[in-house]
Amino acid sequence: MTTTIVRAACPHDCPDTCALLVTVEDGVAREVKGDPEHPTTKGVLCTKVARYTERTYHRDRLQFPLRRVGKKGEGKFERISWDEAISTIAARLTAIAAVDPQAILPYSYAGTMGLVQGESMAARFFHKLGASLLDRTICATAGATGYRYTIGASIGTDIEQFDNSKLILIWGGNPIASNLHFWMRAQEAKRRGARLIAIDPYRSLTAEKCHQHIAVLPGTDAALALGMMHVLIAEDLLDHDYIAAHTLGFAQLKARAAEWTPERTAATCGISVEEVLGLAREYGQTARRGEAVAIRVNYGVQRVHGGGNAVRAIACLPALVGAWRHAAGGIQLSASGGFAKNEAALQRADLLPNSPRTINMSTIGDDLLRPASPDFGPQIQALIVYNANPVAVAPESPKVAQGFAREDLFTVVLEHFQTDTADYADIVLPATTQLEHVDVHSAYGHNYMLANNAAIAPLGEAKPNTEVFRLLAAAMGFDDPCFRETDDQIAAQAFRKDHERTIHFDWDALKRKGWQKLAMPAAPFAEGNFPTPSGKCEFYSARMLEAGLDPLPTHVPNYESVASNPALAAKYPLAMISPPQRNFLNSTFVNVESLRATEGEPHLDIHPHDAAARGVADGEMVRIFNDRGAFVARARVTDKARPGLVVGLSVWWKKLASDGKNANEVTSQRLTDMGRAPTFYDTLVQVEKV
Ligand SMILES: Nc1nc2c(c(=O)[nH]1)N[C@H]1C(S)=C(S)[C@@H](COP(=O)(O)OP(=O)(O)OC[C@H]3O[C@@H](n4cnc5c(=O)[nH]c(N)nc54)[C@H](O)[C@@H]3O)O[C@H]1N2
Ligand SMILES: Nc1nc2c(c(=O)[nH]1)N[C@H]1C(S)=C(S)[C@@H](COP(=O)(O)OP(=O)(O)OC[C@H]3O[C@@H](n4cnc5c(=O)[nH]c(N)nc54)[C@H](O)[C@@H]3O)O[C@H]1N2
Ligand code: SF4
Ligand SMILES: [Mo]
Repeated sequence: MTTTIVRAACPHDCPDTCALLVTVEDGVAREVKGDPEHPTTKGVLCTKVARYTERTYHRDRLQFPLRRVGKKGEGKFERISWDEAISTIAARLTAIAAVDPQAILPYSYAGTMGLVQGESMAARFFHKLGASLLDRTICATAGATGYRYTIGASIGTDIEQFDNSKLILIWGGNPIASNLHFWMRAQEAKRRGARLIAIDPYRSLTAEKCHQHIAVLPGTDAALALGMMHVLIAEDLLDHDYIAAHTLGFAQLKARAAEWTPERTAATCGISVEEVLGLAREYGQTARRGEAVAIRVNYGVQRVHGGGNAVRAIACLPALVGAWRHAAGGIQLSASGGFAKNEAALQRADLLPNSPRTINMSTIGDDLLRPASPDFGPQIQALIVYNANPVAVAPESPKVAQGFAREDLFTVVLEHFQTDTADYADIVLPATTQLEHVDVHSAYGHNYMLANNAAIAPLGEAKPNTEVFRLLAAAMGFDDPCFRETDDQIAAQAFRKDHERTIHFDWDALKRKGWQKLAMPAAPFAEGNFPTPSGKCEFYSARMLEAGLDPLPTHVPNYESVASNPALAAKYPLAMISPPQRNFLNSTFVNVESLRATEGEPHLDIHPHDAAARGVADGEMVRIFNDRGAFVARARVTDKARPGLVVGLSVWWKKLASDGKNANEVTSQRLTDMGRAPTFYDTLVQVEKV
């Protein structure tokens, strides 16, 4: 028997991007472990990826190309050859492109975060074709935009520094589920005497383990941050030198914060005046003592109407108290901006023959149902889906499913499994998993580049995404040499060698070692040098004014809440959020039996008062509904959900739920204040006993 250990990287949409060691015996992957030497992985994996072989060798893995024989959505398919699959797709795309290539839309997200199996060969192919561009907004663009206006780029406190923080605000994040290796750092900080405070409408697994939990109403975080500023300014808990040297617009911000008295803040956020005062004082006084105060803000705050402003307001706090002076102080939303990716080489936007329109992935439901018009352009006639499961994860699912069910729409899905989306495909193509292909990774929760070596041969006839687009390019006569590059050649171009942070990137060395840190300073903004136009932390943003936005951080109320929309709340009085389950990764892993068994079935957490008012007892089935749709779940009567809030942990495969539906039946396609992102957590519903 030959046993080898292969260095790999976790491909999933998780900030932690773990370094993996795959044990391979005679060509079979036996075990996937965390690399003990990698400084953030530290030999630890989450339960999902610790069982990666179970997913890889799952009996339902797609191994052959398939053609649909039943109705769309029904899930009946027959096996065809790769030759037939590629020629069918090429013929259909060629015919559509002859009239208008913009009628073709790629639809992809972060099923794999790899720079090769994500947007490299695929992007080249769609660019050359002149297909519609896709605005990839479904997760993070609201917060990223708010952060960029304020700090300048997605750069913040290095995760490896958090051990030394003395106060950590975990704001709109549930790291025990979604950012485990940050939680390990927060635990270490706690052992060294740090205080942890969770700010979350729900008593999540994480909130339960923090010293304090402040249960704000969904979508009120900008108000809380402005209220904190009010107290910091009123009680002079400021770092005046840092503000003078490294910020822009303090006088205007001071005037804005003056409007947010502790009383108004508390009423808006649904918390007590003492909580507002206590939080601001603890933050300001800890910093005043010269200790490191850090904020881990996460994406939970920005899935509401005012999501961009929420992150922006929170991102102003560290500069006010001079927290950036410490390597262990400041704020982190995402580390992705540290990586100097070579997108020009990977994606070849220079191949575009035209300036195609852009379709927002977050409104795919409406857009699939839209006819041709001068505003919109051609109707969408072909959809190529890879690394994504929109029928389960996109908002307002009834519309999404209706769009995918269009008989005249030609849909191709590249997948590992027969997902809710694959059920609507005309052609399904079997994709390789991370153990079967080569890739290179950046991360959004740490500062390491990682290599993924292929550990095993592809299962059945599965092919990497890149190979599918290579074959399609050849079939459609695209002869640019970039369409013949191997995955290794693509990976070798992933990072810029003319950039100081990635100048030392060397693909061959990375493959051997597994990981390599970016050249980043430990305390990125200790001396200012923010990557904004002014070089300062911009409390006041001229760019926002130009974009027609409020130049100062502001509280934008939810579209749907009791306070902002009382007429709607009269019918649908409960706010619903649907953040991720610990044992799923978005909709990935829901079909892995052992992980699904841990989560059981779709649940709805509801406060005892709200349950009693509806005659709902713990364990009973309830129907959750609004004007957009309805789904059922088993009620868990618990004060983890604050009064007025219901929580349906997600994202379930619709077809694995008893009613064939999930929480996205009731979410809306309305967009955030900036970044054109979805508002999953800005949803009012009513609940009734089934
Ligand atoms: N196990 C697991 N890990 C994951 C994922 C997964 O599905 N499962 N998904 C991955 C992906 S794609 C992402 S984007 C991240 C997401 O992970 P996070 O960035 O942590 O964001 P969410 O899980 O959306 O929400 C985190 C917390 O925010 C709370 N929240 C909801 N609305 C509000 C609000 O208005 N204000 C505040 N303060 N809090 C609010 C929720 O109750 C939840 O506990 O995790 C990644 N990691
Ligand atoms: N209600 C509600 N909805 C949500 C969210 C929520 O919190 N609540 N979260 C939102 C967020 S933050 C996000 S990021 C989106 C996530 O939405 P998606 O990015 O669509 O993520 P997944 O649902 O995990 O689906 C990814 C799919 O890619 C496939 N895949 C993985 N690797 C490969 C590969 O190499 N090749 C191919 N061809 N396929 C591959 C997987 O099998 C999986 O089916 O969902 C959003 N939807
Ligand atoms: S999903 Fe996240 S925590 Fe789990 S192995 Fe992958 S990167 Fe690590
Ligand atoms: Mo996400």
